[in-house]
Amino acid sequence: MTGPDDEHAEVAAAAAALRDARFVAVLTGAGVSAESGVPTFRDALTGLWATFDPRELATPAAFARNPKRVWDWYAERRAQLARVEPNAAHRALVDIERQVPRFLLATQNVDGLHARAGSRALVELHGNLARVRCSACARKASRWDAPTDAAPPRCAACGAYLRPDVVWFDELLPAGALAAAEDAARSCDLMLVAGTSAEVYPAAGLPAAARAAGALVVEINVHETPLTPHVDVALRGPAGALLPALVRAAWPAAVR
Ligand code: BV8
Ligand code: ZN
Repeated sequence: MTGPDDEHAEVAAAAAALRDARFVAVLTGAGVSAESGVPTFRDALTGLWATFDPRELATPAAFARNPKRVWDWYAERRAQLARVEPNAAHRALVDIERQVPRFLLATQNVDGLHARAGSRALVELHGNLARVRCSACARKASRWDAPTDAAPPRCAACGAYLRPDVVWFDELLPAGALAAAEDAARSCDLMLVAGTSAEVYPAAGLPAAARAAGALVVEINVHETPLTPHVDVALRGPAGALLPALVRAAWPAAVR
């Protein structure tokens, strides 16, 4: 168990690598939005949807079986987004992007908070909750009629049900986003992995690809994960505190 002094030394080591890095790649998960009040997938099992496992709802089969229930789950999560703001973790990642020569942030989150915080070199591996598309012709819908009690709203062009523009389990990730994230993993000299349980693939394979290509991998999480034994530095604590601490230690003069 590391004590506070070891923790301080580990932050200092990670900050030194961050300051000297030429290309920083970042992988984030629901933990970086937790301090904004967005439930993580683990927490989602305790909230309104405690009776459903997200992995049961975030699938094409669930949508085929009960499209209205899946539509409502996403509508509830979309409504939650109107009430949340980016937190210090999102802002610290924007600071890092502005300080280093090359940067790419690959997020598994669909909450749009990285873009709202100002991240630019960003790929959304699992789509975005705010976007809605047709389940048949894939046409994006910017507005739609209120759903009936029994069914989601329908596509204006072809009449099929609308669905959230996110990647469900057993669906392919957007090819461009995944390729960009894989390229960054292979080219970066430092990868930060923040707020993810590191269980969902192919995103969870990115830190191993970075390590295999010689990058230093730093994990930031409140708990241990399956990735922890395979990283160079494991910082235990909330991303909203540790990421700003890394930025302050790496660039004392530059902090906003
Ligand atoms: C695919 C969008 C090809 C929807 C999501 C067996 C082995 C390996 C892989 C598989 C397998 N069986 C099936 C697969 C493939 C499957 C997969 O990986 N399954 C897992 C469960 C084993 N993957 C897929 O299906 C992917 N597609 O493989 O395509 C294919 C094609 C056809 C047929 C077959 C295969 C698609 C995966 C994408 C699914 N969509 N999201 C939506 O949001 O509703 S996944 C969703 O769950 C998230 O996007 C995220 O990726 C994942 C949850 O992970 P986290 O973000 O990490 O969140 P979680 O709550 O789990 O953890 C939070 C972490 O934060 C914790 O560690 C916690 O300690 C920490 N934390 C909390 N607070 C803080 C904090 N840390 C720091 N600070 C804090 N304050
Ligand atoms: Zn359509």
